[in-house]
Amino acid sequence: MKRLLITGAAGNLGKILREGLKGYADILRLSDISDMGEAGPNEEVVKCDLSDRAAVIDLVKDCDGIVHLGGISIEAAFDDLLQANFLGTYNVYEAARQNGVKRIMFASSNHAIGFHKRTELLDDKAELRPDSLYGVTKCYGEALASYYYDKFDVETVSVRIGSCFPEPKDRRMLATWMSPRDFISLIKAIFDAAMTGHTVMYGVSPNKSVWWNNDHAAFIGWQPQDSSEAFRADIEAKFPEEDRHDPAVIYQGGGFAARGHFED
Ligand code: NAI
Ligand code: 15L
Repeated sequence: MKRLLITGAAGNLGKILREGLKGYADILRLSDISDMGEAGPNEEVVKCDLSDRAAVIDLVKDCDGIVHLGGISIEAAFDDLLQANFLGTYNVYEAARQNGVKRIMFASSNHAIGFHKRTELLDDKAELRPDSLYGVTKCYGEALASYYYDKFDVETVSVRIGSCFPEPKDRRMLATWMSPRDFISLIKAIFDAAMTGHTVMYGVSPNKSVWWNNDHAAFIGWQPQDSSEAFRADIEAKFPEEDRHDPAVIYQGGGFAARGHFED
């Protein structure tokens, strides 16, 4: 891999990859609307608003792959999501098509399927059931990825990321947690795979309690190693037992599913 572009490089996951992918590509091109500091060795830093199509087309020039993390990562006003997530993701795909980029990792989210109950085990065939306007933007991104593969051969792995943080933060994350180390190995597996077409998979570590199954994506060759079990005792001591009648506990999306419509 010569040049790998990371959008959203100033964010939580962008920072993890900036460190974790050192030496993986000849050059990491890092982009965000926010400050990313100075470029280090083998890095290029390009400030760019994803809603500016001409700027994104320039940004993607000479890149072999894209990790598309940039955008709003929580529930927000529709008009803000429209710019950053809907328009921003379209611009990334259109720039990839125009510049001949072969493969994209799209940071989808568990909130694309957050209105499924926790009693269900989901795979890539699960019905889309977004739990928020934010989740709707991720369903749209997955649809765009499917379209750009079928019509233009731009491959994507749409990863419905669970909760990628250094540690699980609550009881729900005992099921949804993905360790930063597993996230880094997932990105490498995606770009090392012989082919991906458009594949939907779940970004989750092999935790003891799981709601998602990646058997259909075994050909990607990802071998996650971590488990939230190491944190269970601490989390259970810290957070009271959950009320099984609470919508935030019934649905996979947790609070995103339980909260009302986002009012501007
Ligand atoms: P984050 O909010 O820390 O980072 C997102 C970055 O995108 C920010 O640095 C922000 O400045 C940038 N951005 C926002 N609007 C932009 C625009 N118009 N142009 C250019 N850059 C813009 O989010 P995080 O946690 O790093 O997540 C990265 C991606 O992964 C997001 O797309 C998020 O939806 C997705 N994801 C993350 C999960 C997690 O557990 N961290 C779970 C599920 C999905
Ligand atoms: C997401 O999609 C968010 O980006 C992240 O901040 C977490 O809230 C995560 O989902 C989650 O569901 O834990």
